[in-house]
Amino acid sequence: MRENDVDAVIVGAGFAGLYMLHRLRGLGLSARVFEAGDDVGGTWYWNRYPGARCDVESMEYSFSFDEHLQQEWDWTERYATQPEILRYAQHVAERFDLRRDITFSTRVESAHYDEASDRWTVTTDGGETVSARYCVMATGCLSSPQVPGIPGIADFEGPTYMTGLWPHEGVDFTGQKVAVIGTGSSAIQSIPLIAKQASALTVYQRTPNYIAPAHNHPLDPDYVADVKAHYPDFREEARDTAIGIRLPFGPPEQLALAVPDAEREAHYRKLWDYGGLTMLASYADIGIDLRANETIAEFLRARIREKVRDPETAEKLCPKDYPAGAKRMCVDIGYYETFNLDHVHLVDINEEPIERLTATGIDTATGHRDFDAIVFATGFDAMTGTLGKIDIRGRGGAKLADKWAAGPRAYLGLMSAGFPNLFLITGPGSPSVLSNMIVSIEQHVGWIADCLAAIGGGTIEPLTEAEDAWVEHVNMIAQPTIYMRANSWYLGANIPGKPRIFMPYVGGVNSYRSISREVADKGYAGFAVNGAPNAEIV
Ligand code: NA7
Repeated sequence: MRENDVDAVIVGAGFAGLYMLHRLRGLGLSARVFEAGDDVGGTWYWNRYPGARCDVESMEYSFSFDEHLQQEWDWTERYATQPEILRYAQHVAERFDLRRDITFSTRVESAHYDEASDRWTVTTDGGETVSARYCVMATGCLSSPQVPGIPGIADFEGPTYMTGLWPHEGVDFTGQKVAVIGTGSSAIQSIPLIAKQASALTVYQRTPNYIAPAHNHPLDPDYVADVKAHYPDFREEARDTAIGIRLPFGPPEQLALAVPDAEREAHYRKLWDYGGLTMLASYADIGIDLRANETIAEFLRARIREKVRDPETAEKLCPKDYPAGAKRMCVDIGYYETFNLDHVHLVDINEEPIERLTATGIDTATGHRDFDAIVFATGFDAMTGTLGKIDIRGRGGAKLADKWAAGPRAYLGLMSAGFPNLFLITGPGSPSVLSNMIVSIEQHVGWIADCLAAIGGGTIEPLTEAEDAWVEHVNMIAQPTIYMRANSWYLGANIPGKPRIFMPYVGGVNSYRSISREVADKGYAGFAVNGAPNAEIV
């Protein structure tokens, strides 16, 4: 029989929930974790589509909090596959004996704060009601897959798949005519593998992406040994960057427009040959100056034109309407080369809009194509989607969904005024999706654990003025950046009707860490602890 009266409820058993549970236990607090999946892993539990991998290198996309853990685990490839990352999450759960406090296959439906008792009442779809002093939302940023609003979607008689909800038994597309809708990271990873099985593959593209090569390879044991010999320094280097990922050529200091063309081209070539997300960390003005950005955008387009033989297809694959990096850059293994195969076809839906799905396939403005199966690689209701599905009510019964109707409001992305003792891990207003998620998760979990230790079982809640100032700051610093110049999920632009607000904090994980540390050091500036407001604004 599990406890229904605990110190904390944690929602989600991905990396954030697992580490939070471990830290709460370290504080001597009791906790219950509820997880919708039937195992740990979060993102890496659900996203089992072919080719699913992390776009952060495996030696960096892992926990640093336990020296034994980081020494004993061996990654096999530069970029880990989904099954390997899932095994790692399972290893973490077993190593720290976490499963005994996790209730699987159970969704949290509501979390209501009771002012009289200063406790949260959490209910689940399994019919349980749990009372807790603290409630931690470890619900992930990309955990609500989006079904596109294409007419006739229910009419298609063949199987349909969503990359973010892939069947556990896998899918065999051998000999089938397959459609993939969407060309984000999930599509870019899965298309080369689907093409290997399918007899015909048609890719429906709304917006092409900027892509850097993975140059994936098995990890060299000497490299691994070397990293492990200096793991704490290696981790610290990552934490000190804006994106929580080590920059192989150091932080960008020069301006793209200030260097001669040949030197700039050579620098881009060096980053391209290295591969991965750090491609964009090339020059200091790439993220703010459109002319500077165009130099890297054009470099990336030139690589597409080199790789894709058919010039018309190459042009369709070239992003032209938005700056490089304004949507999350993708990292590929053989994506462009796939379009050189005779049985793979690209449809630009701006030229040939999808009109509807029918019983046998897809109708576009120019005709009909038959398919045996359709894959929706259409993304997520990012950052707020999953929280929005939980009935969260704070002081006076106020709903978080109502408070956030015009856009999310959270101080430091960690807590929202009017919702005492409710913590968000990697919430909107924190660097989260602009960073190595594990670095951000460790920082947030650490901050929350330190906070709970400091307040000694008490109550903490942000002040509205501090929250307003932070939300304004998050917005203000995003305005001059290239991030405002694309219809990205960072802005909620992929979800019809979602307010267009830039949700993550662009200031970088390094500055964010200093700010949140200073807030704590100043006695939780901008928060009320046990009812006593600390109005200092950091
Ligand atoms: P993304 O990056 O949101 O990609 C979704 C793709 O689906 C993208 O190309 C969308 O086009 C497209 N899309 C979405 N809705 C439609 C409709 N209705 N019609 C046609 N095309 C559509 O999600 P992913 O799962 O690929 O990646 C998410 C993150 O996971 C990724 O950034 C990494 O961090 C890992 P759009 O660009 O919106 O025009």
